[in-house]
Amino acid sequence: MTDYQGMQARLEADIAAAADLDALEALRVAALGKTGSVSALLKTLGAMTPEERQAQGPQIHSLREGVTGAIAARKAALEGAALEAKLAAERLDMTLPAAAAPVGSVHPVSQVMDELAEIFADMGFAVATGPEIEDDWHNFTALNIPETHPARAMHDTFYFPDKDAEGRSMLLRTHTSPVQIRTMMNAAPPIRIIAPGRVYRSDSDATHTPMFHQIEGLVIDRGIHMGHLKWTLETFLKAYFERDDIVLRLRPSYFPFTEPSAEVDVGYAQEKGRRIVGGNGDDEGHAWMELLGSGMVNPRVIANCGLDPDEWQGFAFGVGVDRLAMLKYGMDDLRAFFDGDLRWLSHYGFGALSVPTLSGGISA
Ligand code: 2NL
Repeated sequence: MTDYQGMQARLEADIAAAADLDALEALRVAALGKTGSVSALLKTLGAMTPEERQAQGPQIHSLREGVTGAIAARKAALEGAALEAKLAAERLDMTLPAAAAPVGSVHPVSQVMDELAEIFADMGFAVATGPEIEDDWHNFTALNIPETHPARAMHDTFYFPDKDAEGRSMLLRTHTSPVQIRTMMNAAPPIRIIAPGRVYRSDSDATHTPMFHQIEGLVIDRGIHMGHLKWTLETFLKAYFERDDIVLRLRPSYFPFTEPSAEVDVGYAQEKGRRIVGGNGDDEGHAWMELLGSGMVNPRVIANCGLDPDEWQGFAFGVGVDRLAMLKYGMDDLRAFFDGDLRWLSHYGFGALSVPTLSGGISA
């Protein structure tokens, strides 16, 4: 009969002497593995008579338990020693500066939208928003844009294949004017709103992207005239460009939704390859550039929205937000606005937490 106690003592001595976790694992496999010495003993139980099994079974099981316990104890000791060694060897310098965490920044378009909202809020304008998927009545028909107008062609506008429940064609709005149409239909005058947001046109080159940002303004009240329009635009542009010498030139123009209509130019100077807005465009070293479209809201549009044009008049204007951002912050390629390149964003350096306020300096 095997000397179980002697075998257990030898195995436990080997286990206690295992130098590292690898050596310990080799011992475990040699004893308790499928073909291990202890496993072999357990198998002999099957071939014993009941009397032999009664006598030797408890000894074999106690041998297996003793070896299993010894392995667990040695494993804990080796792991504890490894941790102690690691802690003794490694040093953490608590005086080192922390690793810089990446900080996001405000996109120039968002920054400019916030600046515009701030400036117009100061003049009593609320911000209005609406759907980017529109129907052709709100986007075109209500605005007195005829069925035959080129802007309504598939070539210029992104249409959806299906019509809406009322049988109207659906499209990606080409301007934010439908927001103003919806406001005039739902709110009683006086109305003073700006409508900022994304708009879509089938256009793509260095100066046109298929999606861009627009802000339109609308005032509806009694006795509104072009003097109000010009004062509002001049006050807005002086606040936005943060200078007092902004000079406007209103040129007669045509839009189906305004009558009369005026294109608004601003004077600028070319400095170090950049356009700097300010000064009279007719002065030495200056020129005019077109910045906005505007006009008195066409009485037909007011009537289309269920208001009496003999009682209510108003003015409206539209301007590209991306272009306003480029002029103020000096970017030269519109496409880079929508590339999502972090180097471009950090180059123009907008702060993560910058909130424009008139009192704090809107571009601070
Ligand atoms: C431009 C400038 C403009 C408007 C937009 C407008 C909106 C309503 C009624 C009348 Cl609801 N007008 N918006 C007015 C003038 C110009 O946009 O250059 N557009 C092509």
